[in-house]
Amino acid sequence: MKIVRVEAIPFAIPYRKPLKFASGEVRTADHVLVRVHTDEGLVGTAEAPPRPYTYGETQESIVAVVDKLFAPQVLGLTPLEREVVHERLERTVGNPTAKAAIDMALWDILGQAAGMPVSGLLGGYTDRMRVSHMVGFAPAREMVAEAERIRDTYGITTFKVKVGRRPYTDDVTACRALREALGPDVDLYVDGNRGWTPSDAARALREMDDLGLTFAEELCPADDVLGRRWLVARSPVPFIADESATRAAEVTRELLGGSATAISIKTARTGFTASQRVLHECEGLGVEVVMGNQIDGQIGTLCSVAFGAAHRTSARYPGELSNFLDMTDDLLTEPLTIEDGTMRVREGNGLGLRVDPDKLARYRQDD
Ligand code: MUC
Ligand code: MG
Repeated sequence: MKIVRVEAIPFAIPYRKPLKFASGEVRTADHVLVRVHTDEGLVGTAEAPPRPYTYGETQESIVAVVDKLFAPQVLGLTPLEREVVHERLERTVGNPTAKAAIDMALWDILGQAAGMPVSGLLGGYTDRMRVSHMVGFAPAREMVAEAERIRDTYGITTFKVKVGRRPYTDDVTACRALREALGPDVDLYVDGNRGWTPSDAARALREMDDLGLTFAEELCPADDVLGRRWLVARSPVPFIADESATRAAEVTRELLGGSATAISIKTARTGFTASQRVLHECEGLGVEVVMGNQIDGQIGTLCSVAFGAAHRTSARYPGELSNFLDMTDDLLTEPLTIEDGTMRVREGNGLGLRVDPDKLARYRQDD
C-alpha cells in the first residue's frame, strides 16, 4: 500500500466566544484538515491547528508546507515506513502541527488496514480519560460562571486557569474566586503562557499558596534561563513545560536545565510517534505528564484522547479535551461527547472518525 496523495484543506469555524490567554487569543478555528490517500483507497485524516503566536505556523503556511515540501517527500512511501517519513520531514525545522497531522493520518491508515483502533495499537491502557477544562481570561465573576456551567453541564471537576496577566494580582483574584466558588473538591492548575516575569510568578505562587493548585505551567519564558530555573526550584507544585518543550530534545534540555519538572504532551504538535518518544522519555526519567490542548477541534481532541487513554502515565491526570465545546460547529458526522467529566475513546478501526462532507463543503476556505 503506497501513499499517493496528501491533501491540506483550510477550513474555518467560528467560536461562540473567544479564548484569551497571555500569548494570544482564538476567535475562529482556522485549522487545516490533512488527508493522506493510499493506492488501496484507505484515507487517513487528522487536523493541524495553527498557533502563530506559539510556533509561527499560520493556516496558509501549513497548507503551503504540506503541498510544497511534505507531500512530495512522502509520496510513494508505505504507511509502515514512518521512520522514513519522519527522517524526511525532520529535515525541515519547525512546522510542528503540519508534521503531526501527517503522522496521525498515517496511524489512522495503519489502524484501518489492521482493522484495529489506533488507541489500542498505541498501548490500549484504557478506553476513556477524565477531562480538564481550560478557562480563558475574563473578569473573575465570568470565569467562575463558566467553570460552574462546565462543571454542572459536563461533570468536569478539573480546571486549567489561564494566568499571566499584568498586574498578576488580577489572576490571583480570579483563582481565589474560582476556589471559593467551586470548593475544595475541584482540581485547579494555572498556565501563564510566558506572561509573567520570574519575580511576578514567584509572588503570585506565594499569594496562591493556600489555593491548593496541582500544577503551574509556563508562568515565565524558558528563555529567562536562570530566572526560570530559580522559579522552578521554588515552585511548590510540579512546573509544566508546554510551548518550551515541543520535541523530545527540548524536553531533555528543559528538564536537565531545571526549567521544568513536568511535561505537557500535545498530539497536535508531536503527533502519535513523537508524542510516544516524549512520553517514554518522561517515564524513564520519572517525570509526570499532562495531556495538553492546542485549542483543538473535535478531530484533534479525538486524537488526543486516543493517545492519552492508550498509556498508563498519560491517562493518570485529566486531559485537556473540552475547548471544542466553545466552537459553533465541527466537521465530524458524530460529535464528541463528555459525560460525568469523562470522554471515551472513539470506537472503530483507525481513529474511527468520519468527516461530514456537507460540513466540510460549508467551512472549507479553498473553494
Ligand atoms: C496552552 O496550554 O497553552 C494556548 C496557546 C497555545 O499554544 O496552546 C494553548 C493552550
Ligand atoms: Mg500551555
